[in-house]
Parts: sequence; C-alpha cells; structure tokens
Amino acid sequence: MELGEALARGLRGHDVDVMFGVMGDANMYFADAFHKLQGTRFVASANESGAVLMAAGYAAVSGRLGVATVTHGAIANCVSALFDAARGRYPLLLVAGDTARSGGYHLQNIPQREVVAPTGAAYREVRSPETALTDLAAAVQQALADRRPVVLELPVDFQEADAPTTPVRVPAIFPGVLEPSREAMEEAASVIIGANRPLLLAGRGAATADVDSLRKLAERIGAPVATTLRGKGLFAGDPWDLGICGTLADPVASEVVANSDCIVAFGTSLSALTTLKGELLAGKRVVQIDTDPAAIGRYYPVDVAVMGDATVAAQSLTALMDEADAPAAAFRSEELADRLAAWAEQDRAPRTAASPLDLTGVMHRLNALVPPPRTLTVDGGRFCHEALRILQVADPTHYAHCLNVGHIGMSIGYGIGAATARPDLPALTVVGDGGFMLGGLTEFNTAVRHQTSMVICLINDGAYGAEYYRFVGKGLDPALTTFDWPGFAEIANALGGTGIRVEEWADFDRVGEAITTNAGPVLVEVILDRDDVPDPGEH
Ligand SMILES: Cc1ncc(C[n+]2csc(CCOP(=O)(O)OP(=O)(O)O)c2C)c(N)n1
Repeated sequence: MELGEALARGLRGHDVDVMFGVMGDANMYFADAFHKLQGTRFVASANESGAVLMAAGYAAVSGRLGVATVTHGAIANCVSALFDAARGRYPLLLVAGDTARSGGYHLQNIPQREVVAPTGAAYREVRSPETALTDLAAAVQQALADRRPVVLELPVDFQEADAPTTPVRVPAIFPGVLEPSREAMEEAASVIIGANRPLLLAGRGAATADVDSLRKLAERIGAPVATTLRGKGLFAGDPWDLGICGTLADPVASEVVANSDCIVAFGTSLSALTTLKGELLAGKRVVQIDTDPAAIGRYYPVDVAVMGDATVAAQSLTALMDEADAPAAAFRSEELADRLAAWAEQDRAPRTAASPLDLTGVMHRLNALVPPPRTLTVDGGRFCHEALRILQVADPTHYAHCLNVGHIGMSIGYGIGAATARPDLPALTVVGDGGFMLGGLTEFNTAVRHQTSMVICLINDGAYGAEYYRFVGKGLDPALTTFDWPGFAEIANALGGTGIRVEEWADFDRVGEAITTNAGPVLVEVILDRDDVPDPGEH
C-alpha cells in the first residue's frame, strides 16, 4: 500500500468521515484514497480558504475534528481562515502538501511554516514515511486537545512511498470532569449570598454543560440569565433570559446587566465585547468558573476564580445555598419577565404588507421562515448587529461563529461546513453584498455541486454599509463604498442554485416554497435602501 492511502485509512481510523479540500500534486493521491474509502465524503471547495472555513464550520457545530487538505504552497490561501479558526478555538487538521525535501527548486515551494506561524495554528511534519501514521495520530490528538488548527506537512513524494507495515495504536480517550475545590465553591457561594442583584452569565465554554443545573442555580439564587454571543441559545425559552450580554444586548437586558451587583460567569473569558470593555464588571463582584485556566482573568480581574466543570460547579453552588439556607434574591422578578416579554413583542411588531422592507423585520421574518432548530452563520458588516441579536438558535452548538478576527466573507464557507456536519438540521447563513462578493461567490457553487441544503440570506444594500454610514455621517462623499453589483438572485440561478429576489414582504412567500421544494442552496437576495439600514447598536 502507498503511504497516501495509509494516511487516508489512518484518518478514517480517527473517526474522520468528511474532508474538505482543493487538490494538487502534493495531496491528490491522499485525497483520492480518502474519497474512495467506505463511508467517507470529500467536499471539493473552490478555494483553499473555503476548505479551511468549511472544516472550521464543521468543527464548530459538531464538536468533532474538522479536516481539510491543500497542496504545496496553497497554504498561503488559508491564512485568514487559519487565523479565524485558531481564535475561534475550533479543532482542525489541515493536511498540507509540501515540496519534496530533496527536490531542490520548485515554483510552489514557499516557507510554509513561516506562513502559518502567526496564525495561532500549530505546525507539524510528517517526518518520514515510517513515522507518518504516528505523526498523523499526534497531530489529530493535538488539534482536539488544544482546540485549534494543526497543520500537518506532507512532502509530495511521501504519498507514493511504501506505507509502514506496523499499525499505529489509537488510544481510547476518556475525558474526565474537573471538580472545583470545596474551598473555591465556598468562597463563590459567600460572594453570591452577599449579592442583592446577581446575574448568571454563560458562554460557549458552558455550551455542553447540563443547562438544567445552570437554570436551577439561577432560580435558587434569584438571578436572571444571560449569555455571550457564542453562548447564544443556551437558555432559549427561559422567561428570565436576557439574551446576549454586552454590545449586542437588547435595551431591557442592558439596563438589567448594568444594574446587577454580582456576575456568576460560566465558561466565558469575559471579553471586551461581552463586558463593554470591562465597564459592565465595574462595581460588581465577579465569580468566574471555567475549566480553562487561561480564560480566568484573561481580560479583566475577577473576585473569585474557580477552576472547574460548569455542571458540577452549578450543582455544588445550589447545594451550598441550601446548606446556608440563603434566600433567593428578588432580582428575578415577575415584573422583569413581563418587561422582557413586552420588549420582545415590540421588537417583533408585525409589518404591514405595504411597509418597506426593514432590516429588523427581515431578521424576524427569517426566524419564522427558517426556525430553530437549525444551524446559523452570520457574516460581518453593518447588518450583522441586528442579525446576531435577533436570529435565534436552539442550542449554542448550532451557531458557528465566524467573526473571530472580524473578517467579512467567511460565512458561506462556515455555513457549508455547518450544513455538512448537521444534515439533519436546516442551515441558515446571513451575509452582506460585500461579504458575499469577497468570499462567498465561488463557494456558493461548491454548495451547488455538493447539493448542500442551506438558505443564504444576502442583505443587499448596494454598499459596504459599515463604511457607507460613517462617510455619510461625517458629511463625506461615500462614492467608494457603493457598488452597482449584478443581481445576486440571477447569479445564484446561473451558478446552479436557486435565487429569489425579495423587494417587498410578499416576495418572502416564494422563499418558503423554494426552501421546501428545492435541493441545494437557496439564495434570498433582500433589497434594502442603504440609507434606511440602522447603524450598529441603534435600536
Ligand atoms: C477581510 C475584510 N476586508 C475588509 C473589511 C472591512 N469591512 C468591514 S464591514 C465591510 C463592508 C461589508 O459590506 P456588506 O457585506 O455589504 O455588509 P454591510 O456593511 O453593507 O451590511 C468591510 C469592507 C473586513 N472587515 N474584512
């Protein structure tokens, strides 16, 4: 057997059944061998960047390893995607072909290790054909343990070398639960008991925690609940769910968070976006619970730091409250639940058929047309504040965050990856016209070729809206920010998918039909007046 095939089989042995990639001479035999294995899928992206974004989206919603492959030199096309996946903490393996070590001059030979270095991804080598399967196993293990991309360099000539005959043992890994210390729990409980207006905040690190244990604690201490953006959906349906804390907060939530005197944070690093650059933590006691020691106090100092599992910590805090016979705070009142419900109703206020399309209404319509449970990816741009605020998910793991470095154009790749990981769920991606042209157009056809079922809502305001409103606000000529694009619905049809142009509310009726009857991607081009889109942060 040749090594290319042995590596493909090795990957399968690590429970990998999907690989995204673009072929070239340095990875083609490996990719082909993987594709031919039973129970596998090779998703051929149009660009290497797309392959890495798809693998990241796959990892984000599945919690499994995302895998991509590129040929030698093409790693240069993966840089932004690697930055995003590394910062997003997605476990990802990128098998990157390389020029033969003995080969001398080659056009595609570039300093690959140096290209990857600043991205935050690890770089490892297949050292020799003999060690290849061990090198692969180590790379897989590192990606899962570190939750970041690992690039595995595969010299072109190794693919056709003889495979080693001794099999590699893949250990079964049994993850343990990190028990918080009794001392830390008592310290945390005394802070909570001393609070009058506690708030329970959960981030992506608590996404797989037992949510009932968190809810029970919140109820026991009398705290409303909130999440970070990446913890979105954890408390879906809870009458005291404030939604997202920080820059994306609704008005009632903003007021309640500002007014609280103690934050009990689970699985969040309390970033500047969640805490309004630390402003929301000022004057409050903060208890931070996380399994990752690097998350604790990463951005702002906290009062009590607890290293431990969210579920165990929540259960033991509830028990300590009972032991102390401590009363629940009155912060979680019926009045608050009523105010939250009233705000949600006002935000969702129905539009009349004759009223012009508006961004807020369009997002609520999308929630109804493609309701959770479904996966979600949202691109960057002026529209994204409303999209991230309004579009719900049933579970944080259904949301693949692709704004880890704030680049536009990544959502289509992430969305294809998410849809590939969860074919049992509908998939929704929201993107602007600028983001789609920057990084979505070519991969839209990937979704067509692979018949990926997804709804892409393209908010077309004919502008880089995020820049447009700033120029206009300053009284400057916005000419450089406006674009006369071709029709995106027509482009979607020409690329083999389904395109629907929405200029008035009634046009959405056709969207519902298309979603249920058409296979492959459906692109919904929503035309908005660029002078009528709310500025980010404006409600
Ligand atoms: C890779 C990258 N290039 C440029 C930018 C700067 N940028 C931020 S938002 C934006 C405009 C996006 O336009 P569009 O997708 O149409 O969304 P809109 O702002 O109009 O809602 C640009 C160019 C960026 N964030 N990332």
